Amino acid sequence: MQKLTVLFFFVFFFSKGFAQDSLQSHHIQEVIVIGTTKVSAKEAKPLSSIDEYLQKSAKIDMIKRGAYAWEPLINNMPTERTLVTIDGMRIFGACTDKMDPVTSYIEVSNLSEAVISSGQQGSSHGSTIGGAIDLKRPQPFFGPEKWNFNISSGFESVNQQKIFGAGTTFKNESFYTDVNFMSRDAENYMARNHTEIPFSQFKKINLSGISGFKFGGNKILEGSLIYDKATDVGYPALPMDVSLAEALITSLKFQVLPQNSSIHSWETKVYYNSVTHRMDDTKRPAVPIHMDMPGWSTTAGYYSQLKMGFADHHFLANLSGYYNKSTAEMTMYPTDISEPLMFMYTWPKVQTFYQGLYLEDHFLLNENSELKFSASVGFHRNNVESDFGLSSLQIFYPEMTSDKNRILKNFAANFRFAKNIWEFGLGAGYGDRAPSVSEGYGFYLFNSFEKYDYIGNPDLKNESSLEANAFMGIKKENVASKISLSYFHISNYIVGEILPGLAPMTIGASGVKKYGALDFADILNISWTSDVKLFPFLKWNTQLVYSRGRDFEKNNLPFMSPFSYSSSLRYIQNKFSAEISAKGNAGHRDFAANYGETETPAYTLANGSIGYIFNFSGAKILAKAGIENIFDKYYTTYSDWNKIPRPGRNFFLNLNINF
Ligand SMILES: [Cu+2]
Repeated sequence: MQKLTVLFFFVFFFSKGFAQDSLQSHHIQEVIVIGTTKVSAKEAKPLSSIDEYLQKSAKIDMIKRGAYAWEPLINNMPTERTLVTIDGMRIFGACTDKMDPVTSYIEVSNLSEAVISSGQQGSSHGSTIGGAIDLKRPQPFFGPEKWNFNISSGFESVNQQKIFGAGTTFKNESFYTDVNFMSRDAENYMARNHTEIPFSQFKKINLSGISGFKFGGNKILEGSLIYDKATDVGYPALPMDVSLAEALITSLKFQVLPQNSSIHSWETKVYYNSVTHRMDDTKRPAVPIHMDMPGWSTTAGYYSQLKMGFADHHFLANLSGYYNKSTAEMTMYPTDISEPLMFMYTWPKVQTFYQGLYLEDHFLLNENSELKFSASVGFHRNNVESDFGLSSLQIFYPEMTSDKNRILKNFAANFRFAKNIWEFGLGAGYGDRAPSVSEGYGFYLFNSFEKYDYIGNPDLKNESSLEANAFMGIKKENVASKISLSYFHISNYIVGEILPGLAPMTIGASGVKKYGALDFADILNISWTSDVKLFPFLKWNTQLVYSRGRDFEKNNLPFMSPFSYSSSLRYIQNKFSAEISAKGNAGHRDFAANYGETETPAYTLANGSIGYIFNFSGAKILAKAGIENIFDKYYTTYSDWNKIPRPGRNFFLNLNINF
């Protein structure tokens, strides 16, 4: 059936024929605008979390372990198979239980937009299987001298969340700066009928600054800093909470923008970031054994990116490298204090060194068609620094040495054709990835969804993906509609395999799994989006998504979205805006029983919001008020860890003042 669908697309596209029309160089990536400096009346809830912004994309879904720090899935693939960067910088979470995805260490005030790429089209900053999200900081802005101030404040009733933000920007012809602060403070949220979900609270503060300086007419030096600190974060779906999740993210960028040259831009960045993560079980009732589980992740790296143009060719070369050290510890405190403490490294000071080169050529074939080729090669090296951690892993792998080298490759080709109102594209790609630190070197990591302790496997082969994608769309004055398809054939698909006869470390766990690989797995994603301007003041958006993932034995893969839909009507006239929307999932029947999944019922939610812009004495105030889950439905989705119920009816108010 999947092969038939692909065939259908090919036939459909090539029957359309080629002809002449003017063509602009287009990017296939999807861009989501985020930020607090220029808040748009189009946003139903401008002070949403980054996670809420990202999940609007048809390519992105979120694994939720509570109200905070959701894990983004791209094309239904989790962290290990995707690439999330902050302005091209690599950064890695410090939690062995995925409580701190990269996206949890930033705030909407830090960003201007998120660029989402599917599959190998996201490989310019590193290797990926499912795709990439690049979270863009504010772009350089020079101009006539101007100060701007913004204050934002929000409240959400479902968890008593209080949001506060303040920021300032300054620019002149040779200097700019953007400094801002944001905080969120939330209590436990309520599911339907005011049912409190314990351990779902969180607190977070975020500070960021970016400053750029122009000299010599075409050179920019820019420094950027983000400090983010979350405390008292509850994870209702997990057996533990977090007392501290802290990140310092810094970079220095040098950019040259030559004029009248075939070199359009040369950008070099050096960066450093450090993450600290402390789990906390002291507030949980009846903990069988108290554990301390801190984690640290430090990354230093660079990239140097050159953009050139010759005739109809646009070349891009990106040389990049990073060094990361990931450490996680576990100390168990037996209830009988005469027994000794037990200590182990769950990540044994794993060092990763990566050095890669990416090349791309994007060129026009004729007025209607363009081609993009990209290729990369990278050297990847892991080293276990801790001798104690290494000898622990050698219990399972006696032949194991402290280091392991890999070569990572990527190749992709994309064709795009546009004529009159029609547009279509076809692409193919190949890419591979190294196992993550947990997959390669994790030691007794408890998966609370499957109830197994996991052991890493340093002998894993690279996981590789062969990919095909296609899209077709129409764009008219009042209608834009697009259907996209991507298909991944993933070899050496990394999963956990039961190790029989081994006792788990975690009390209550069913057993021990070791990371291994399936021969292959296939993942198909189809999405349809449409934007219709019914009247100049009324827009209707619809999005339908279908995914399917199966392994080589036709068993279902975990975290594959059932059919999902969303539709919204947005009214904007003068200073007034209003929106109503509905979204939902069909029942999750193709669940992966092998990985602990069970059926999840269908749900539909209704949301509504209204907004108004007030102007007085030079200040612009955008006020938005709305209701989410209007009918207070009880629901949980296929991507809610351990089926924790989602929030019930939520009233929110967002205020943004700009002057
Ligand atoms: Cu954690």
